[in-house]
Amino acid sequence: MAAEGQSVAPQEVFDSVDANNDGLITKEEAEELVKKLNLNIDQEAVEKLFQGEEAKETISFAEFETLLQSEA
Ligand SMILES: [Ca+2]
Repeated sequence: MAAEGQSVAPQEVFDSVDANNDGLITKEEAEELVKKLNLNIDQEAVEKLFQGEEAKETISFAEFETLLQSEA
């Protein structure tokens, strides 16, 4: 595992909240993830992720990553 200072690898935290390890997380899990990563992202932004072209119950890490990139 590569050491990256004190930053936490988002993928690792994602895996830790992905309770059933299917690579997808629910909105509840995504909110937990935002908290664990201490991200400056509001709940509205998280909810938007689940309201793309069609409403979905789970998102992938790739989709979550777009949130990471949008963080100011
Ligand atoms: Ca899951």
